[in-house]
Amino acid sequence: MLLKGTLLKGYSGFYYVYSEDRVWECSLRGRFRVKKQDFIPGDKVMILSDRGIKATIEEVLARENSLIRPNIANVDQALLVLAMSTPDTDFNLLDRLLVQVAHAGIEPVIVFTKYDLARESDLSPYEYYRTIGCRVFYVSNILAQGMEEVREIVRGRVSVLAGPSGAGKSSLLNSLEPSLKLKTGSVSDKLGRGKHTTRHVELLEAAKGLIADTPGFSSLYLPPMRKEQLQEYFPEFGPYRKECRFKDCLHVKEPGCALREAVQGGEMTGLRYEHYRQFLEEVKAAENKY
Ligand SMILES: Nc1nc2c(ncn2[C@@H]2O[C@H](COP(=O)(O)OP(=O)(O)OP(=O)(O)O)[C@@H](O)[C@H]2O)c(=O)[nH]1
Ligand SMILES: [Mg+2]
Ligand SMILES: [Zn+2]
Repeated sequence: MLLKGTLLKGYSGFYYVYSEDRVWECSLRGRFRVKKQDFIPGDKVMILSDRGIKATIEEVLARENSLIRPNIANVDQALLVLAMSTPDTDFNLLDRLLVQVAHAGIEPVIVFTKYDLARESDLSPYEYYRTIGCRVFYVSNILAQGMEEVREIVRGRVSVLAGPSGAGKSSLLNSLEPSLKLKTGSVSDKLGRGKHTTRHVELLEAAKGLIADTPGFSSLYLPPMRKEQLQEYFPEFGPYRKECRFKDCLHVKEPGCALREAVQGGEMTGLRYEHYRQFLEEVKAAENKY
């Protein structure tokens, strides 16, 4: 019997594939082993089973999309999970994640965790992301607040959680699906950093969908792209870009740059623009390597 399934995880030489509402423990055909073909969670595979729960992977289908960090394929959406406090919200990482996800053609959803610890009475840096077209949710995993909204968006879809260590990705999954009992780790007081508790990418059945728990990270390279392309991932630049004197304006030093004027005049947030400038330098440096 040949079945189509989704690879949940690879572990100790076995591959766990979700198909027909159950999990199959699969080994590889010799030709895959020889080629050392790379499988990543989310890969669509054809499996051959006789009876029981064991099967072999016969074929891997082409990927519709993929991310390198976290390493996953064929997701419907990426939940970018960042704490509002402990650790402090890393907006630079959030903007990087938004570029990476958009570049991969994957829809972002922002989930701010630890709402119960949020000190800020001013939510505007968080709410800002709504104004640029993102969906934004606030949750407390400890108080189980905001779960209904998250349930709604993950139902029937394949989602990946991405964000720093200690942000509460595994905790979020536990809140959605308590039977998972995933390991969570404390955040060190001194450094405000997580402890890298989750070590592998794994798709899990949760809240009537498939959701990948992933290891947290604090640094992220931008995907390779042309320097002109970066601004496409900052949707709020759109209206100003049209007004720049030069068509190929990169909004750094060019005279008559409407975008820079808007930032200087306080019309547009400076933080995202700063991140754009920083990312642009990184994109240029990477471009020059080839
Ligand atoms: N107060 C509060 N604490 C939370 C919340 N969510 C998670 N935590 C705590 O934050 C710490 C880190 O949570 P984890 O779920 O392990 O974080 P993670 O994102 O999975 O981290 P890695 O696996 O290291 O990438 C734990 O001590 C959790 O109890 C929340 O909404 N509110
Ligand atoms: Mg974790
Ligand atoms: Zn410009």
